[in-house]
Amino acid sequence: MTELNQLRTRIEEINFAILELLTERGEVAKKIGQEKIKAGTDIYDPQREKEMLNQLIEQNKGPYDDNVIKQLFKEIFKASTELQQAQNEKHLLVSRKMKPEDTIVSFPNGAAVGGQDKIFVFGPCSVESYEQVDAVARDLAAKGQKFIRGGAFKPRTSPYDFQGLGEEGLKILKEMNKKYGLNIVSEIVNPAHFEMADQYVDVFQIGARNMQNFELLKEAGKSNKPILLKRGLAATIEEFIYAAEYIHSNGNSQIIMCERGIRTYEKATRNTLDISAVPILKQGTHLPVLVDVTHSTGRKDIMLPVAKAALAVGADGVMAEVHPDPAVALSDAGQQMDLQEFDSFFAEIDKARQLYL
Ligand SMILES: [Mn+2]
Repeated sequence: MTELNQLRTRIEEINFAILELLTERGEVAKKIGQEKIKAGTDIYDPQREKEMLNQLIEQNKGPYDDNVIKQLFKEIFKASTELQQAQNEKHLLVSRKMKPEDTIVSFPNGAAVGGQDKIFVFGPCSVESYEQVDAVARDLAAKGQKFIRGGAFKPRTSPYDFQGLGEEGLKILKEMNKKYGLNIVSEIVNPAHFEMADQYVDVFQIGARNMQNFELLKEAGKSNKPILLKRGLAATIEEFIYAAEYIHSNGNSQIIMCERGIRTYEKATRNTLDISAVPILKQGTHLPVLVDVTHSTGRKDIMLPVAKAALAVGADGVMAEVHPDPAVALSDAGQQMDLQEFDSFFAEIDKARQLYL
């Protein structure tokens, strides 16, 4: 054997030895990660990383200079942190790593969210009167719909804006359930209200402004009704997932996520619809995902193409607001569809829905 060949063989042996050590290091790092999860401490500890790097550089005898050693070990540290983070994610009850199959939220009236079908949740922003809700409910039932939304408790930006009819509003919604068999989707803003609202509501909505109201999330977790969780207006996807985890870890796995736009510098739409959140949530969690096209766009003229986009990227359904007379609506007057606009919107989105079945 020539000397070159001998040296090459030696290099290969060293590669395998390094690989073996890296494998062992990874296994130890995973065990440390598990201990950190148990203790509830942060995965990434920059102080400890710095100390380890300094010790290594002190021991460095060359031929690589200190910066090269630093870079190489930083990569090794990063790989270990990623291993630990992956484990941490696996730890989340809402994660797909924990449960690979889709969660399907089913209802006694035959509706199912998160399965093969795409579903729609339409209805007025606020419950204002029996006649107002009935006009929309009748229309929805005629279109074969299984849900109606309507707010009885309205968290509004200004304290002087209409705050909702409260329990009276929920009673009106319940009438629509009795009359048309529609599932009632309505927002709860107070942890103490779940018990009272339980007799009227089929899906409790947690609104964008309450996504990190942890006491509300915990109470939602104790409910045996499905929860529709809206993304906060300035929440990251990670924070959104942790909000869902609050509900799940308190005992309720019937969670429907809803992307409703986030606050950015863009003014052309009311919020900026984060369309990429849909496939990210579908990949990372096993929960159904809806897209609210009313609050994300705030514009009736682009609601249809945006709703089609939502279905195309894998959303399990679309939410939008419909009011028999939007001009006099007590909230979101400018962006609710009237029944005529809704007719043509529905015809088109229902056609699109069938493409994805
Ligand atoms: Mn609204």
